[in-house]
Amino acid sequence: MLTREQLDFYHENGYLLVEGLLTGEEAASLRRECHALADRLSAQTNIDATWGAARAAVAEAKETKIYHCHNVQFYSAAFTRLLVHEGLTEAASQIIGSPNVQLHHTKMFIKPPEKGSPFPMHQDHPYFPHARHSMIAAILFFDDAPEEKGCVRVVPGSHKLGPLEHDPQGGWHLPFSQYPIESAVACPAKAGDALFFSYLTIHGSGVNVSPEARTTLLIQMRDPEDPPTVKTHESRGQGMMLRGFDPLSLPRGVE
Ligand SMILES: O=C(O)CCC(=O)C(=O)O
Repeated sequence: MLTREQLDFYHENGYLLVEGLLTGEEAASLRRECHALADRLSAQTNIDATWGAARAAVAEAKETKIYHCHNVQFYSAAFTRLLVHEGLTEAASQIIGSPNVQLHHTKMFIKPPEKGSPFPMHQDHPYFPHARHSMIAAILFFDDAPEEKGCVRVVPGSHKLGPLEHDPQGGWHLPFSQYPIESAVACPAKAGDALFFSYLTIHGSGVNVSPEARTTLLIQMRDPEDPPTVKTHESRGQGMMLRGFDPLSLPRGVE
């Protein structure tokens, strides 16, 4: 259960770090799942997801990598169980302000040691705009993410600016000179913490220059009564209910 102070902080700043949402054992076990999945996938294909814009914006990002997988719940049941974690969905429900929480998609990111790719500053809104802007992300940290690991950075209060114009070249991003990554507020986290933020909150992250990988899962969620305004970024599993029910769902065959 989030406190009134935590919810007030979220509404004022557009983000909230919830400490210890997962136990140390849960985080360690999910970390192993992520690395095993990355090993299985990278034996067959290139899973680097570094934005072209990251290489253009950050001098150290010439040779960096970030290992990635979308919708990890289709690869391992441990992630399916995580999606309905009581503490996660309760916090999401309180932040969204609805008893009903619907999945949009999930993304695993592993920033490898010493050369983990950055993310230029952006809102998530241009990727999947919705009518009422209920969309939030929860980044779950499976190992510690101090600043030197390229922790997430945010611009507090930027969710109040509404949707901003983004450059779609090499990943949707904001002008580098106006929003340098290093000028945003660092959100260092510990294994087991969860960082919640609105899809309107400007965020990004720096290079992992530490000797350890940074391992996270981003879960994007919305109020099921908040429709997309553009038919885009659809994926398998989208629409799965994580908490409550979908008031707009129709009987089979009527859809
Ligand atoms: O994991 C990170 O460092 C940031 C991820 C991000 O900005 C995104 O996926 O939109």
